[in-house]
Parts: sequence; C-alpha cells; structure tokens
Amino acid sequence: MRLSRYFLPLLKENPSEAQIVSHRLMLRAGMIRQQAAGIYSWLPLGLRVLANIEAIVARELDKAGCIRLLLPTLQPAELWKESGRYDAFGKEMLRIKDRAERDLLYSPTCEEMIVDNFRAAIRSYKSLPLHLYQINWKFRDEVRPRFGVMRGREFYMKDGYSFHATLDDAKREYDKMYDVYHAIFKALGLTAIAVNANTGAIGGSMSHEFQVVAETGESALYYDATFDDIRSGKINMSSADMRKLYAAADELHIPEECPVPKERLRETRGIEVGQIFLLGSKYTDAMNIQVIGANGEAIVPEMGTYGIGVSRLVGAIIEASHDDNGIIWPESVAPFKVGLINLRVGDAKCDALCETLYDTLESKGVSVLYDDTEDRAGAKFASMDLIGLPWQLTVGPKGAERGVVELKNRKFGEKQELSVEATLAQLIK
Ligand code: P5A
Repeated sequence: MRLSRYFLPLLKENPSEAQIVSHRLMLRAGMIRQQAAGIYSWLPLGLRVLANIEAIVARELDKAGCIRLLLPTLQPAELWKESGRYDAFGKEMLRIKDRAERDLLYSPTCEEMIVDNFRAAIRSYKSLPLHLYQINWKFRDEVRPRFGVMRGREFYMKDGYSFHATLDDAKREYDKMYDVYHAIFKALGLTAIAVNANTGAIGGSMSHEFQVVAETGESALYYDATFDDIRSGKINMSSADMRKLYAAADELHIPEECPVPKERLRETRGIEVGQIFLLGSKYTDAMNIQVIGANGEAIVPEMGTYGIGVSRLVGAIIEASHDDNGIIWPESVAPFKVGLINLRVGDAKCDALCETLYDTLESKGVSVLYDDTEDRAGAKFASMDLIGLPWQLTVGPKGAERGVVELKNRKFGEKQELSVEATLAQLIK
C-alpha cells in the first residue's frame, strides 16, 4: 500500500477524551473513529488488525473442529420470550420495532438463535456433539461505554455454542475449549490467565474468564504468583497444569477460603478477552428441545458457550505491547509487516530502490506500507513508530548510492545497515 494513496488520518495531539493508552494510540494511529458513545468506525489500518485477529481465532477454532456460520444481528423478540430473557436482559438490550410494529432486537449474544437453528435440523444424538460458532457484531447498551473498543456498545465477538448428549460430554468440550483458548491468545502474542468466574446473564454451572493482566483493566483478579513466572516466560506450563493453580475473579475470591499463602497471592487488574460457560440444559429446557437418545428415549441436549472479545482484543494487545513512541504490533496481527520509508521522494535512485523493494516484498506475500509522501524525515519516522509495524525499512540518498538500506526492528529498536539482498532474505521468510 502506498501511503500517498491510503486513508490514514493520524492525529498529532493526544485526544483529550482517551483515558488509557490503547484508546489514545488507536485514535492517534488512525485506526478507529468514534461515531457515538461506544460506537466506532473501523478505519483501514484498524480493520486490517481486526481482520488478522479474526482470522487467527477462526483458524484455531476450525482446527479444533468447531464449525463456522453467520447469524443475523437483528433477531425477533419471540425467541427471547421463549427463553425468558427478553425481560431479564433489561436495558442492555437494544429493542427495535419494524414497520409492522414487530419487536426486534439487536443481538447482545445468540444462545436463543443458535438453539432455534439446532431444533430446525437436529433430531438424533447421532448428530452430537456439534459446536457452531460465528464472528459477528453485537450490541449491548452498556451504562458506561469507555476506553474505546474495550467497553463498546457495538463490538465484535466470536460466539460459539456446543451441543451434547450428556453433561459429561459438555464438560469435556468445556475443558477442550479451555485449552484451545490458551492457544488462541498465545497465537495473538498474549498470555491469558483463566480465572473462575460468575456466570451472570448467560447462566450455567461453571465459567472461566480469560484475563490479560493490565493496570488499566476493568476486572480485579487474584492468582497464584506462579502465573507471573508464566507471563514473563520464566516457566512454561501446559494449559492443564495451569488449571490446577488458584485464580479467581474479584467476586469469587474469598480471602478466608483462599488456598494460596498471602506471600504467593497476587492481586492485579485484567482485561477480560474471553469467557466460557458450561450451560447444561438452561436453554434447551426453556425452549423445549429434545432429540432421540441412544436407546430411543428422548433426551434434552446439554450445552456450552464460549466467547471472545475480538474488537476488545485490539485494545488489549496494544495495552500489552507499546512504548512511549507508539504501538508495537506482534507480527501475527500487524496491519502491515514492513514500513518502507523513502527519505527523498523524487530522487531517481531512492525512488527506483523503493519501487524494487516494494514490488519484490509484495510479490512474495510480505505486506508493505510504503511512505512515498513528501513529509520530513522526522515526521515519517515518528509516524512509523506510532503505527508500530514490526519492521521499518529506510532508503536514503547516500545508502541508495551504495545499494544499502537501513532495517529497524520496532520492538527491539536495533538498526542494521544491509544490502538489498540481505534485507529481502531477512524479511521474506
Ligand atoms: C459466550 C459467547 C457471552 O456472551 N454467549 C456467547 C457468551 N459471553 S460474554 O462474556 O458476555 O461476552 C464474551 C466476550 O465478549 C467481550 N465483550 C465485550 N467487548 C467489548 N465491549 C463490550 N461491551 C463487551 N462485552 C463483552 C468480552 O471479551 C467477553 O469475554
């Protein structure tokens, strides 16, 4: 992508409405724009990151045997009246009437809608287990939308729902998703801590929240100090072993009953990037769902549900990975892998070398944002640091004369002067 042709509205000043660093940086880096409280446009740079996260989440779920579909964002109220949640959900639900005065709502979550799809198609235990998921917009009319995409009213969520013949089967899927979630967050460059949590408006008998530690997080957490060693990379632990360690959300932490000695107990704040629930038959009972069991009897399917805050993750990754100059994207989610800076646009050698680098990298599948504008060098460097692409490749007149360029790693800051061949070898892997 040529910067001169792109839509990247960077802000020079810190926006006064942003209280936390990720919100500030997303606005400054031209990733999002607020349209109403908790409702955002995703500008091209932000959308690329959102799409990368979405693709990683989908890839890991597909690998785990989950099946993707797409449900509508607008739902008829009748479904929610069947489950009893139409009234229970209260003011968080955005209620709409169509021209025929029929009650609709903008989906805050989709348990009812998925059960409705299940009942239209599944008759027998032989079709179980079945795990369906979607990645789609949700709306919750939060009392206090804040911190940008962290607590939006409109937000992008991965929501999965599994159906099983027995509660034991549902538990097994829950345990499997517990592991899959760790793998997903790891692939996104994050270490998540799974804490025991309340089931709230979703319901069920067991739940874990996946939390990324951050001072600015909205949840209070209590956990075994071993998690800090896992986070720092000092020790490596399997998801199964992690589950044996104590970790609880604020509301479930009872100091008198905590098994961890005081000196090993950590109290911090976290960003909830996902939550899983063992639902049992809450929705299948309420909506009268039955299928034929192995002995010909009627059984009520048992369920689980599994959520990931895809848009919230964009903010969470920035909270976990930035410095004073801007964002530092992990390669897996970076909007472009390389920022190519032409220090003297109009100089024949600089232009020719940049064009060669740009074409070669793009043709090898390495995404490049090419700064071909006439801005000052200082401004170009500052913008590249702000938007946080993993590699910065700078071409200046002296280097171009000798056929060398400068390659900087955004995370470690180290700069190398390299030949064109060596640069390409380094970036095309
Ligand atoms: C699980 C999937 C559910 O809704 N039903 C379908 C279950 N769970 S949840 O915990 O309520 O939401 C799942 C994840 O969505 C993110 N999230 C939000 N992100 C941004 N702004 C919001 N207002 C918001 N509300 C929830 C969280 O990451 C949460 O874990």
